[in-house]
Amino acid sequence: MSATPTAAPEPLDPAHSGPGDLVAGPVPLREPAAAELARVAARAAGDLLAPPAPVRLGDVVPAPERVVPDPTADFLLPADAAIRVSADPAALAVGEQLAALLRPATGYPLPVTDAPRPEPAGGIALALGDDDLGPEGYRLDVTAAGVRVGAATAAGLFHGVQTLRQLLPAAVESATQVAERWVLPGGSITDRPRFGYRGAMLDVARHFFPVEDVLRVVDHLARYKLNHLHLHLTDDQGWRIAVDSWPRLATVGGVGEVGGGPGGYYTRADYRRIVAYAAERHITVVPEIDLPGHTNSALVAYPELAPHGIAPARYTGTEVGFSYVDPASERTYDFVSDVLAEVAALTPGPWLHIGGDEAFKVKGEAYTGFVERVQRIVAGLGKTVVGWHQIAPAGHADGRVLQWWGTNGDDPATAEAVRRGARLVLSPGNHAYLDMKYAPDTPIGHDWAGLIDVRRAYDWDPGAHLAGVPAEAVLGVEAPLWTESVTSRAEIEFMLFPRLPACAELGWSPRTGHDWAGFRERLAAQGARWAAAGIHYHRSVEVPWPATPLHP
Ligand code: TNX
Repeated sequence: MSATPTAAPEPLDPAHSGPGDLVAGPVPLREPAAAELARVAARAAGDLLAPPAPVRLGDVVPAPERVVPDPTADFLLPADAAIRVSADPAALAVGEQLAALLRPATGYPLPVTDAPRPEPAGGIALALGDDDLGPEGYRLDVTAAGVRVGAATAAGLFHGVQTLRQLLPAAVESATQVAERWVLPGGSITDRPRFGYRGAMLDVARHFFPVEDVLRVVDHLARYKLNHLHLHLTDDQGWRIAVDSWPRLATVGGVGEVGGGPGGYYTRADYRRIVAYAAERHITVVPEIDLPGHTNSALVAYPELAPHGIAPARYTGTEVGFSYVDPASERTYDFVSDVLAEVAALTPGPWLHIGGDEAFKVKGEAYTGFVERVQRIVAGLGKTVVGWHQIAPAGHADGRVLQWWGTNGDDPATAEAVRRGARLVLSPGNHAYLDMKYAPDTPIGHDWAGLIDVRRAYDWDPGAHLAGVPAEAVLGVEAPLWTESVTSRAEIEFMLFPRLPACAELGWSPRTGHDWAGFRERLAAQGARWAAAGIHYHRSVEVPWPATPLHP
């Protein structure tokens, strides 16, 4: 918990807004982080004991498109309620997911059954066939007769279930049974996303995280209706994905991480498990193989890829921009083709992210020529290429997506690439970067893009952020978590909460509903849910968290 008021973000020095100026700081001391996280956990445990406030229909993050409360139509979920679902395997899977969410805290059996036209009948209905709300939209009605969620797709039903979950008392997040009146506020919600791409990135290269931690991050994304998980799988400090044709990448390149820890890598089975778990939650995995820079771990494993064929030392620091694979060597393209082919084959989603950032030693035409050739390799694999916005000067490739991470909202090269047909995912470093500190006293994180408190994470408009880029070119938003200073699941959560929900709301909710005053109130109500679910979070002073008892 931060006891000091959050400082206003430092003004950005334009001289430090370019990629060439990035200097990742030294890894902060571990002790204060552990102490702060322990305080947060103790405080959060107190939230569980605070008297629960009744949930209002509009208390949902991200804010729904339309909310019409009906205070006369609250619904008390009875112990014998059933979940009735359209007779469709994907819809039934959502019904089972809802039951699994509700059973631990309620202790109710909540049988899941199917029907051609499911009706609530005193319980919950999940109905396919409401076709007017698009591929991810849903309608949710709470009446005295029960709850009905309708959607055109299983993804829409799944998002509706996340809303339903937030309409129940916070204790529904408890892993053990709680004596509670499971009341939902009456009325209707109609909802659909503003952008089709809503994501978060986890850097598993700077620090390696076990599969279970990644699955938990997937759960966090799902809760806030995010639909893409970008995995930064390779960097100077470690290569985290097994590649059969170049086995030493993982077995040798996967050893180590920032600060000298053991590191690790995902086997093909591990990666498939992450992809499948995400897919069950309607989340697409976007794998990133960062090229041509950020490749020290690959060069350690295969010195033949290194300029002059000399293996560099392992790297456990936090500087960037020193390593590269040789764009003039044909062996480099064998490596890139083999790796991307294997990763593409393991990945059902349409995207392959090729990095492209901070390749300071590969300049001009050597760089653009490399990127263009890699773009062709990706197209040949039937995937759509994504790259950090540094790839903008390279020639256009069909459908290509640039991920903007700059800090000043004006980049002629990116605007020009958009004119040539590129689309954008927005991750502005000074708003969306989850590795930035909240405040000067935040125990972990960077500040090269400024401090990012919750308001700064929330107060920007993805549709009008970059000069010369029309809203139609914007696919959506993504909040990246780089992990130079982030070493554990608790620290991941501390950096994600409450800023990930802020970014999620920018991606999902209509621009017209954007309202910091309302958002901070709705966010405050989420705190008790995170506490009940055992999620660490930063108790930002900007958010009016409910009071907690001093002596629980
Ligand atoms: C810049 S943003 C990087 C990463 C660092 C990050 C630290 C980008 C594409 N590259 O290599 O981890 O800053 O904030």
